Amino acid sequence: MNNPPSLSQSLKYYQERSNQQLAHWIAAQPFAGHTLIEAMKHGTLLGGKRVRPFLTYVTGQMLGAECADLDTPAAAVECIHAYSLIHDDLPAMDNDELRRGQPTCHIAFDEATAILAGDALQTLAFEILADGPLSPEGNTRRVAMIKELAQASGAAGMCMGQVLDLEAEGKHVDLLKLKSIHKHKTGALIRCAVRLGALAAGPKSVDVLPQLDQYAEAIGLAFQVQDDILDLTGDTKTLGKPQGSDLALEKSTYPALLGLEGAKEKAQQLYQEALQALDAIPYNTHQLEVFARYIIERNN
Ligand code: GRG
Repeated sequence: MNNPPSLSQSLKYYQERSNQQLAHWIAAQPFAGHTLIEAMKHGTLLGGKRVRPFLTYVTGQMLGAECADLDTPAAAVECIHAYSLIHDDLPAMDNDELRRGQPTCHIAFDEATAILAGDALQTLAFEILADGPLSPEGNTRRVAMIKELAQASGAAGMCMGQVLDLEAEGKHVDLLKLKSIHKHKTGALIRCAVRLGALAAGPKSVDVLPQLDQYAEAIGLAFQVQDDILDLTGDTKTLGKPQGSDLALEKSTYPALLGLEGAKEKAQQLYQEALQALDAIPYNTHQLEVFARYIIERNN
């Protein structure tokens, strides 16, 4: 019997699969070679772990969806993520000059082009969901997927999280508020990636949606706690991050509120919560389990 793929093998496989999908969708846009299209490619194709597509593929297949039926929602959720990073780096927001070891979009191009490339990636996400290949069965769930992604990205989800984060700058924030910021800013799209996989798998996944939500909320927060830890310890390979800088102490972060050891314990506790949620799912949750561990052990 073949051994199941290791996490790094499956991360690589879905990363390459997502890259092909994203390259295909951007290449299908009119005005090939135009600066706007180049800026969209820059924000999407120059690196990235593809964590959100991975979750869509793995959740969907665990519940019986065909891999080909997951290409569409996986590409859509990553387009939203790419747009959010381009806008997050803008001078009006985080004002970052490096992302994924490359100049940020507004540095490589200009601010107006970066804003528009983000806008165009956001609308491309919904074009993909509206028009991307899906089986006849998957086709019946397009509108539900569009609604899911819209709610996770907009004023009830990621955009609200970004606003809450901007409002919190320079202020003391307690743990409850910090959780709410991250639940919306980062967590909503991670939860959506899992739910899109479940939606693509059909009606039987309804029964496990509460457990999947619990899993996704735990790993979404754990992702952020680990991000804060990496910012503080400088234990990151991601160029352009404030490595070991004072930034992580000035901002309200988990290590700032709990101390470094407390933040590490928090990550462990969230990992255990994720595993508990998976325990109640009567499918083969192995890939989601090892992914949860990766989230709290990752160094980039
Ligand atoms: C601008 C509306 C709007 C939202 C921005 C997601 C976000 C909201 C901002 C990102 C800021 C940030 C660095 C958050 C920390 C956690 C995080 C989401 C990191 C980036 O995601 P990864 O690690 O990135 O999945 P890659 O490069 O692997 O795709």
